[in-house]
Amino acid sequence: MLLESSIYETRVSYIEITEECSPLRTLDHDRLWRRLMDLGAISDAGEGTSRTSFGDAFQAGREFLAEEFRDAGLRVFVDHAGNLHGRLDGRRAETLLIGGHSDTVPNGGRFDGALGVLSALDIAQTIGESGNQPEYSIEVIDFLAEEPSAFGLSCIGSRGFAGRLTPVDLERRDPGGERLGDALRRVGGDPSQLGPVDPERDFLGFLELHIEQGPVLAERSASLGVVTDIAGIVRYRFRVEGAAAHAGTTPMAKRRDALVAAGRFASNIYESVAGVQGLVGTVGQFAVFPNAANVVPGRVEGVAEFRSASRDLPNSASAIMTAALPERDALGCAFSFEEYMRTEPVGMSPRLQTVIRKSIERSGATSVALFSGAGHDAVEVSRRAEVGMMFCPCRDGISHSPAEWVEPGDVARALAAYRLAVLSLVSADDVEREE
Ligand code: HGY
Ligand code: MN
Ligand code: MN
Repeated sequence: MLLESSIYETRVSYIEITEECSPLRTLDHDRLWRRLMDLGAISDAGEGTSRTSFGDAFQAGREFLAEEFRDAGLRVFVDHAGNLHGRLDGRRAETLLIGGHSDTVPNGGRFDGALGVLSALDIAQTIGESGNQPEYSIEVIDFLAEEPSAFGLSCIGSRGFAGRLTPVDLERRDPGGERLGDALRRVGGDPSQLGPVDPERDFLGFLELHIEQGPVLAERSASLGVVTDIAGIVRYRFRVEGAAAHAGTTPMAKRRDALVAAGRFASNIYESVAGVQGLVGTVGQFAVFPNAANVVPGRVEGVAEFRSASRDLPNSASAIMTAALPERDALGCAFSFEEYMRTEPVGMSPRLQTVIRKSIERSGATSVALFSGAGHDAVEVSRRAEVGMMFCPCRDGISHSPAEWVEPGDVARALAAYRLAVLSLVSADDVEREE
């Protein structure tokens, strides 16, 4: 395989895939790179890429994707859970789902999620243009709202795909007062249908190519990752009630400073988690009220989340939250917290792990099996179909940041391997699929 990796400023050249692994002689890698840059430029104002779900930039990104899906010869539709699909019919109806998510965290990067959707699009287009109709059908999917949304829920589209959205979920409101049900309708979903998407459909599986968002591939000098399992997540909303007071006239000893109390709480959580192998904890949301320079903070509201591969996570997280509460009398503040979201840790399909690993080998790249501390739509989709994920390295493992970056050569290498995995799953009677 000829792979001329190039520096960032220039485009990655074509990759010559040797005959025996595919009827498709070359991959037009420029097309994927161009789409990644074009989609990455569709963003709200500010640093990095911001396409938070349901917002204007997200909708503009969806329009871009629908257009690219159509240009790629795919049949475009939105399912009742608000997921965008691009379908390539095979000789048989059984379908392989491949894709990712086009929403981002605020001020995030160009690759988290988008790499999954656009690499899948490129592969479906390449297969469609080859003139060799695949034995099985392919659907490229952009799952709605994979990131934590303004409704306090993540993986909304894949939850809906699995039939796990509830009437209570649809009544959730964002800070502007919009109901999730109305937002879902606004992006093309149908909140009157809450069951799984196409319950009678038979899926060959779901594959996603995603950036690793961590340091393991670089540390292990492996070019691509085969994901073995995805961490469970537990999230809590917490509230610290003190007393707003004049910053100039209130004696220090009489203050009930909610920010000082909340800061100690966050620091206690950090210290408690730091020593526990296989557990991570983050206070990532923190709002101070009234948030004025000359007012002692009266209230702090925030979110704490914990992640682990252990099924005991909910218990250990709850114990850490309780233990992290500072002594009440030292600060005179009242604390409250409630769990509002939880996902179980999920194992990836052993069969799809084998397909991914063998495809990486056939593409001439090296691979390592690794755990995902990041959550993904595969957690929800695993309730409907076997799931598998391939990781490609991102610079310094940085993600959820404007500094998120992937070298074009790494994208090219991942695309070549990913395409072989897809081909092996949608081609007739491929031994690997039978495993
Ligand atoms: O939060 C996560 O792990 C993912 O990026 N949504
Ligand atoms: Mn993310
Ligand atoms: Mn993601």
